[in-house]
Amino acid sequence: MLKRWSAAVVGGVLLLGALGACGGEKSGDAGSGASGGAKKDKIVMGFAQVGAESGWRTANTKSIQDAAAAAGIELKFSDAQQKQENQIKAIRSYIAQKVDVIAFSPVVESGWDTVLKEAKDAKIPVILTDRAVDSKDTTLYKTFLGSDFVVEGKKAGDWLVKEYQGKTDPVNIVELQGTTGSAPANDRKSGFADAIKASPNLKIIASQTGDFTRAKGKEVMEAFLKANPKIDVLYAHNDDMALGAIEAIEAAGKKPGTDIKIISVDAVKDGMTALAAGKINHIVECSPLLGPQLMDLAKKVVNGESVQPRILTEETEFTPEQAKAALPDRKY
Ligand code: GYE
Repeated sequence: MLKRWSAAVVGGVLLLGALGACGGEKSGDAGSGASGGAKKDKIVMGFAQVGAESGWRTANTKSIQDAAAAAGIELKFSDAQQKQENQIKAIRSYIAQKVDVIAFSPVVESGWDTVLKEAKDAKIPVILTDRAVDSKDTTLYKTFLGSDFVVEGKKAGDWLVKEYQGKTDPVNIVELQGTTGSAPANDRKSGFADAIKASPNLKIIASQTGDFTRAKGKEVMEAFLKANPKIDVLYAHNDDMALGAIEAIEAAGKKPGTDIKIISVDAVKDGMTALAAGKINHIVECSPLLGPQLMDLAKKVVNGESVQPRILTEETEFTPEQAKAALPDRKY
């Protein structure tokens, strides 16, 4: 059975041993989590990543790998290629390997109770990073580290409301949603809808998933442009989809940022570059640099210390001018 998992997981999973790790030197009972006694001298973390769908994700993966190496934590890393079944397989393999702590960024919100219960029964603490699960039983994980996506959606909507303040002409908005069923897609959609609901002239005329990727963002924007002669605004749930959409808009002979205003979320380098060039009008930041905080939390939960159940990331927003100023020092 174990072999089967490994074989099935191989396509999407990359296992990385820590640099110079001495796997045999773990103190105590591997996988026992909080043991109350001596501190563990070598922590092994299993991390089940969503995939490599966006610039944000690449930066997030690097942050986690760098922070693990810096903290002396041995990292077993898997890439689920945006498939929940792969993430579940990876988590089960971490349970079988008796890692000390499991961290993961759930691709979608639902359907985690069974595997989280398996981790709990094996006494392996779980940390959610970046995205939430909708499990009612919050004892299935120790903490959730990441952004408030509803607030991000609201910031995007608030910007738009301000942009069109005092105007009553209809404004046709198209929306590129993130991965269907994911926390950031659900929450960025609802936060935005909430912010614009008091402005009846701001209307979402089409909304579809672009799966957080550039290719899908481009493809869906092409379809939007064909079906809708008048599009005034694009709201993209991440920079990558906005960047794909920009290609479609330019190919259709229109000027992104001018003929069609664009708002997106993330503020990765490529997005910020397009913002500085006036092709995107506004970006709401979502920080992928969760690695150092994650490693601190991992040490605490493995050693039985209590942690806050929800840890929020601090974030800002960028105008084109601010993007120009921030770009030279941008880390991702
Ligand atoms: O915004 C997007 C990525 O979960 C916050 O996932 C993350 C999102 C991010 O693919 O670019």
